[in-house]
Amino acid sequence: MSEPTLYHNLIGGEWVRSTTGQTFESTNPADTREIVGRFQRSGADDIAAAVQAAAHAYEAWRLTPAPKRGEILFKAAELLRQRKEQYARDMTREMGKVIAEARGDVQEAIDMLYFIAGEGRRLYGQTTPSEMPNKFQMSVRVPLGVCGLITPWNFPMAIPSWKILPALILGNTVVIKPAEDAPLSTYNFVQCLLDAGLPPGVVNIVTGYGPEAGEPLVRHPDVKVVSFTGSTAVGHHLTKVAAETLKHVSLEMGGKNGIIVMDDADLDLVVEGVLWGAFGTTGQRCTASSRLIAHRAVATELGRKLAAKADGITIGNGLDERVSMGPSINADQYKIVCDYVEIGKQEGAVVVAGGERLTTEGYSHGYFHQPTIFGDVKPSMQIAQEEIFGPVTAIIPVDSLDEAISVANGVKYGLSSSIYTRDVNQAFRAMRDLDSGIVYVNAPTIGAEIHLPFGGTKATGNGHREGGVQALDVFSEWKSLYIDFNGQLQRAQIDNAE
Ligand code: UN1
Repeated sequence: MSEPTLYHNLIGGEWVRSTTGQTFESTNPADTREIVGRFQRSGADDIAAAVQAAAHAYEAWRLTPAPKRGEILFKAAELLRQRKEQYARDMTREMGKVIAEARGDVQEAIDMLYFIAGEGRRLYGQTTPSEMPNKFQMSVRVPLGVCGLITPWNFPMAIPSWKILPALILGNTVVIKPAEDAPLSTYNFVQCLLDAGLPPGVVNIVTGYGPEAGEPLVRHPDVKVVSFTGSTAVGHHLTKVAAETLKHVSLEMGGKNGIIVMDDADLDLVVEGVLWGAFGTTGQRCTASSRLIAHRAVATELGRKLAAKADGITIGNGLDERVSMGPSINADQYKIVCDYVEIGKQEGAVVVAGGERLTTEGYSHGYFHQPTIFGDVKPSMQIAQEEIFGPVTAIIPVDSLDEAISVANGVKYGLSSSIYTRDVNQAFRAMRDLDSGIVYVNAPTIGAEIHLPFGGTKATGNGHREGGVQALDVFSEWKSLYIDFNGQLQRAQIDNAE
């Protein structure tokens, strides 16, 4: 096998080694003998250099007209379209999602490029009449400066695009630390921006581990915004760290998303949706359908139908077009999945499908586990409460819509939820009462589109949203402008008051 490519940090437009002199390897989770690339194992000094480069680039970038910034993004979108297949293959190799889904991940970044590029000619503020006669007033968005972005491995191109692009269109500059399990897709995405003409220092990449490179980024006094996607525990910690320097912090964290299945639902449609929602991306989506809250009248039949189809899922290396589910991302995550499956068995849940890791010929070098469905699950069980982030879902029988909604809401997270029913009244009640940032009707909990807000309530987030025009709020502040053309002093609240 040839020597794997060595990737460098991108700082101020230069490809540089880490000052630590150390590197780490990213391996293919479907076959860990394959090294996808070697990356810089960076530390606080590398972060400091990147932040300085970003702060320097900010001075010119913030004054570049937003429509011109948008033109670079339009060009990058065209380049990414041309490179979609190659980058999708890289993504499957670095993090294991099947090739069709990797193409979808790249497509999400393409969609985001076009959407945010268009914002360059909008970035709407308000004009509103003044209470005084000869006075004009309006509000405009202003950028904040250097943004520190920390991104996960499960959507290794889409999620960096969700953060980088709104930051850039507003005139901010960026230092991104991608997940150590899947940094290559960030390189590929940023390469399109560079080739489209993005000036040096506007986007900087520093690779490494959370405590060594992520934390210094969040601590750095010249970083004004932190946007993080990952675990609730880390998000909680980063919030406290960032509070010391009063940074704006946007967090996107865990989920324990439930699909409600009512007794009037089209069960065949449900089965298709559940297999996609629970086992797509090997269950490694924040939005994964990890609970099926099923009316008791259909719960057993649903389990039977699901089991029959789950056994037909082809597991393996996602580069093979016939494969429909890949591996877990790494040894730690694999252990978590295996441990939760054991916990579920010990808690007394019934294994309806799967339940075992795969170690036979063809699977022995990757982190493969059978798609696993538990039945007869109680809402209080650990497998019904805690995020597993793997191919495991739990059928929880309930007796009514009220109970279903209360079970759906009875977890600490609030990202996505769904209801399958043919009854419009039940659907609207669920849309109103489900406490989550995203609700689907007659579709599973995954599959958000980039132009609506993405994010969750409760321990999933801290009130911000990615996607949609709402993403702009994370990376900007408002400036209110008052223009008095009266020629004589006018005192608001006094001169024109009753
Ligand atoms: C995630 O789960 O971390 O809605 C992101 C979806 C994708 C994005 C998921 N568009 O499932």
